[in-house]
Amino acid sequence: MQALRQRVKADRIAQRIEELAKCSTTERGVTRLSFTKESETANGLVAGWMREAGMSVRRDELNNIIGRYEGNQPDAPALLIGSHLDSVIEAGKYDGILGVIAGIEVVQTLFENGIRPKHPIEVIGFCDEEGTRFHTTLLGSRAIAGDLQEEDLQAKDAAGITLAEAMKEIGLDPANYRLAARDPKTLLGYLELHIEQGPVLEQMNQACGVVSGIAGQSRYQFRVEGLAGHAGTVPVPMRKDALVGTAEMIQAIERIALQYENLVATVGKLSVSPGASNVIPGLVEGTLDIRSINNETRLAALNRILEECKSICERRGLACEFSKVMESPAVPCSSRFIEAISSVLEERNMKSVQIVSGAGHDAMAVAGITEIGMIFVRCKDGLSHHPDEFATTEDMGMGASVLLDVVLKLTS
Ligand code: HGY
Ligand code: MN
Ligand code: MN
Repeated sequence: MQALRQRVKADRIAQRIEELAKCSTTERGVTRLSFTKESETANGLVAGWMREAGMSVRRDELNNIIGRYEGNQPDAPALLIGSHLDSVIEAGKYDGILGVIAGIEVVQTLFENGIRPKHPIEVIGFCDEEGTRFHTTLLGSRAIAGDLQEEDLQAKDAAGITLAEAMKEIGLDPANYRLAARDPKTLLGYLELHIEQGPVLEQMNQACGVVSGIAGQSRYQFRVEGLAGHAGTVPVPMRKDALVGTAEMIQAIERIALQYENLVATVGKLSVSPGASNVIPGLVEGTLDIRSINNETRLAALNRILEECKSICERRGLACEFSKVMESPAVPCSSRFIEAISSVLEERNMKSVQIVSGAGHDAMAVAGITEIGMIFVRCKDGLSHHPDEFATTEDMGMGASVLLDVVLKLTS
């Protein structure tokens, strides 16, 4: 008789991921923003698969899709398994999605083999982790953690639509957002399986690894204001060129980041106004993203970067303003969960490679109300947030079967 772990259906995982990837506004890669037609279609597919897996399904007040598989002690605290269903722009197929589909696969394997652990299991497809649409990350998981603030509902997308308006458009009442919060006493913990989005597992020739902690993040928006003018008539020394000033800032950001171990800094978005080839740029708006597993390092680098940018702008006669979008301290994973995942890997004669996640995850928010654990799955070249993001069916199946063993260890 095949061991239970061998009855995980890797092909079913791969096929469902392909199907979800079609819910996209772009041909190139996957672009699926929250509270849109595409995300609603994806939610419908996920809800159907959850039902097929023997779960009851509900949509919570923030449009998180939640499947529940009862244990044989219904009032026992539930184990949550989740990740996000939204994407960045022209993303890959696996970021976030794999964690939800693998969670469904774990429950479906239990259901199809008539196994009911003691604790109930819930699989959650979070509505908006990336923050691509409203520039506020972890919306669904912060709601569940009881961390969402009234002002988050007023965050606007590029078309000026607020989160509250977008929620209403799909039949949700934004006034109920607090009802999504879960009572920590009803939770056993939270597990998230995710592609590594980095090169370590591939370099170590391992299909899966265990996450030791998630890097802290500081995300800012900035404006650099100079003086627009005629590109043909204003002598260069007399200009207040916002784009040249920003370019010097970006060089300084890279120079400072290179001086720290375990720190990354990125200017990922830049808009130039008025944006005509024969007009000196008068205004540049952009984003700054700084991360480190060490909070002191991140904050020290952030302060140096803000100071340096300020002095560059002063010297150039530019006005510069940074506003915080989000700040999250580094989050350690629970030692109990690290131990559970490591022992499952070692029982399979796999190395239990411990990795710090430079990428943020919904687990960061859920850590506020329950213990968290994360399993990483190898991805090709460590590439992510890119259409060529790729994980093999075999590795995804291995990830789901490791998740299954960890779930059984924690819930039986
Ligand atoms: O940006 C991140 O780290 C994640 O992909 N949201
Ligand atoms: Mn991502
Ligand atoms: Mn992700």
